[in-house]
Amino acid sequence: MSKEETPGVRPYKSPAGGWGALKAVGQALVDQATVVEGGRTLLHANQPDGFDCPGCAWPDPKHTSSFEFCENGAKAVAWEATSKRATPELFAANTLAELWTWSDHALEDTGRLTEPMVYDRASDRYLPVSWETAFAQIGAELRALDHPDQAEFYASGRASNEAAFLYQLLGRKFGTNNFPDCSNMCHEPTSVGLPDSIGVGKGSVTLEDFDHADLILCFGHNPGTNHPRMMSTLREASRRGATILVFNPMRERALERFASPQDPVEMATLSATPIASQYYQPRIKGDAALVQGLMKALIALDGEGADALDHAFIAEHTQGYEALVLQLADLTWPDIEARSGLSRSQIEEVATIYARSKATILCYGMGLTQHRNATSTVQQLANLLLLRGNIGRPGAGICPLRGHSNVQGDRTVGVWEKPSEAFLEAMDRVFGFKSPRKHGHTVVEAIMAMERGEAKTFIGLGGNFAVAAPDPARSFAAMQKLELSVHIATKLNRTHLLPGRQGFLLPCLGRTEIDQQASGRQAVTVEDSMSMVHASRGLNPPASPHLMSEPAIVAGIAKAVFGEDDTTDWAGLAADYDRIRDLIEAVLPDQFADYNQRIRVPGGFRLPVAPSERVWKTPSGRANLLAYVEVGEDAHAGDPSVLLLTTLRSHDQYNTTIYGNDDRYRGVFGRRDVVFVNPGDLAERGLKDGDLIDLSAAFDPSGRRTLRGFTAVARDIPKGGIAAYYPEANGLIGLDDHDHRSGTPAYKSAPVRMCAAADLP
Ligand SMILES: Nc1nc2c(c(=O)[nH]1)N[C@H]1C(S)=C(S)[C@@H](COP(=O)(O)OP(=O)(O)OC[C@H]3O[C@@H](n4cnc5c(=O)[nH]c(N)nc54)[C@H](O)[C@@H]3O)O[C@H]1N2
Ligand SMILES: Nc1nc2c(c(=O)[nH]1)N[C@H]1C(S)=C(S)[C@@H](COP(=O)(O)OP(=O)(O)OC[C@H]3O[C@@H](n4cnc5c(=O)[nH]c(N)nc54)[C@H](O)[C@@H]3O)O[C@H]1N2
Ligand SMILES: [Mo]
Repeated sequence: MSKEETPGVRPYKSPAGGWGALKAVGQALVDQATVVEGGRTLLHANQPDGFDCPGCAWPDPKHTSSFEFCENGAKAVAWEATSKRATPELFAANTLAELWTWSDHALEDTGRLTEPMVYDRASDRYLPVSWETAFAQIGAELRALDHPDQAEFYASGRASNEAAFLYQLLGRKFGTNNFPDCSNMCHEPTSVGLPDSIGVGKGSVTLEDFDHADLILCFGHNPGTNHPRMMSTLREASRRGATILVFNPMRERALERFASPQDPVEMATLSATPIASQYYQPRIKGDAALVQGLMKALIALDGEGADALDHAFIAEHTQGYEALVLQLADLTWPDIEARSGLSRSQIEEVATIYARSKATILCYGMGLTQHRNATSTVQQLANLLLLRGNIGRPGAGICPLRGHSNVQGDRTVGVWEKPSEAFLEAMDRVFGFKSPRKHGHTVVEAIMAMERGEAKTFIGLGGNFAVAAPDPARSFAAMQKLELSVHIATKLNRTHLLPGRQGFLLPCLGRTEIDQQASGRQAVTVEDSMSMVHASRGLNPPASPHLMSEPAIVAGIAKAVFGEDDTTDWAGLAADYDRIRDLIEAVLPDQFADYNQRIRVPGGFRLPVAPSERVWKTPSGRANLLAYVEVGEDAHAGDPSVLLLTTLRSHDQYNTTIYGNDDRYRGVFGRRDVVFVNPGDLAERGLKDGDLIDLSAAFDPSGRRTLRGFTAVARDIPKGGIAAYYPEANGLIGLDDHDHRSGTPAYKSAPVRMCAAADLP
């Protein structure tokens, strides 16, 4: 074992994947006591007759063939298929005040929720309640609101298309577009930025394109942890000689080298496949300048006769080229270098590689989207591809790495606070009511409406709303001002401990479980990052006989709100999901024609993605090369005492769900209270590796927003930036500090100050 100077921190020398991954899966199954069931369950993840892995939204060719190993998918499955139960006895034994003192890990580790519960303020406890009573009381509260916009219908991205469609039907029929969803904290800059660029807010590539790309550019995503099945794609690309360039301020092991647990040679010889051909470490939030620099260098190369631009494509398919060129001409290299943190020669080197590539894919994740300027940055990524005609042909395209396994599908079927007029007209036509036209709240706007007392009811279809959001000082308090909070959930989390005047906790089936309804066993459908839609069928017995499915719970609430005589046959829809799919098809016939037939084919089908066919659904019918708009300049830019904090996922967590306290690839074990810092930034503050430090949010001069007693870990990260784990660090992120075009919080560039622990007042 290597020397450990800071307890729990030691170098991890192995490649990502490999034996470490196999061992971790075994441990996850044991910890959740799922040894037999879980192991069997795993073999059905992403199989033609099995369930869609709840882990991530990376597509899986194996929906038609054999098992593909994925450590973090296995953890997600084991976590859901656990034998632990959070029963009424747990809630009888603990007040909410007592549960509040438990860690996020301990709360979820109580296991699966088993019965519907209602909050009792007198005893500060959740008590069992019947489904009928719960629905009736929720329905009565909703009906009693003065205005439908006083309700917020939040959705996390695991809900199936069927559950999500019914949910938006419930909300719109009720009269509001208040559908804040996890996408507002995640890929909203993609959903907002790409339609202006290429006409659609989705990626343009298919999995097959990765077999034909010469060059893959990876910006701000960590697939070894968050999209592990992508590693086999990257590994295959690397082995056939494609160039992979990584842009990430942190050196992530899986992007350096990876050993496939499915490759007997790599496993036996402890060898690995290199992933990045070159690894560039831009500054935190340096990507916009970096991409502008790349375009500037590309244009210069073209001017030198290098054939670096696809002029024919630019002329035929785009507009805005001249304005973009003018903007780039005005930029100076010293400015680009200062803002990006990379040198002119590094940027020119990348531009040269890019100019030579015949087909390029550009992938990006949260490292790009969770900044004040993210929408505009995403548009620069699209520009970079368009300049060489890299959208809409084999081996090329844009590939946003989506978050939750069905976050993209939820959007497709209408969970959107800014629905298009076409979608609303179709809803009106199919359902015979007038959908509200006023756009609804994003997550940040919903919290602000709750603070002002304007939003009174919160319904959450999954998720951990208050903990995932920025600034708990505001988001927690906002939850407690509600008149009614309803959480549809599989497991207990901190947001559930913040009930409004009335509070309900409604337990639902998970993906892995058999969903038996009046017409028989049901399948649901989901859409992955590459617009593939396919069926998912659970195979485990439900965690408790009292669970209901998400569509059935939504239908139950709807029946209570609209009454038994409602024109929508809610009970009938919940009894047979084919009927829900027929309605989705009726509303979105261009996308879901023959929905029920096509999901019965193993592997499912791909939704039409216009840019893949070089069809641009923009007002001009062309793709737009868009100039960069500098929005939300950093309030503390130029202040040397201020560092930009980026917040990361560890290898042992799923968003706010903390499976364990290790972050193996980053060499952190048994703890999460660490901050990764450049040694120079430590030295300037008289600090060193292993010191206890305090962080404080620069936006709050009162010093109340702090993170105290964390341990500094010296790391190879560009100066001026530091990194800590989400959600521990969310207290340092301002609710007002978000990309104003998309509403996405600046989770990856929060201005903070750092000092020795206890130096803070
Ligand atoms: N096991 C597991 N799987 C998951 C999740 C999970 O928590 N656990 N979450 C799911 C969800 S909802 C999502 S959205 C995705 C998230 O997947 P990712 O997008 O991979 O998520 P993060 O870990 O937040 O950050 C990714 C990377 O961004 C880098 N980064 C930080 N700041 C910057 C920057 O300014 N510029 C650049 N270029 N890079 C930067 C970080 O170093 C990190 O490597 O994964 C999904 N899948
Ligand atoms: N600082 C910081 N904050 C961030 C981020 C960041 O990178 N940094 N990332 C943001 C991103 S990308 C996202 S997507 C959000 C995530 O925000 P959310 O989606 O709201 O959060 P999760 O942690 O995924 O939600 C976990 C809970 O979902 C419930 N759950 C799990 N499975 C199911 C199911 O099948 N059905 C139902 N009904 N409930 C289920 C469980 O009760 C579990 O406790 O967080 C955001 N917050
Ligand atoms: Mo996400």
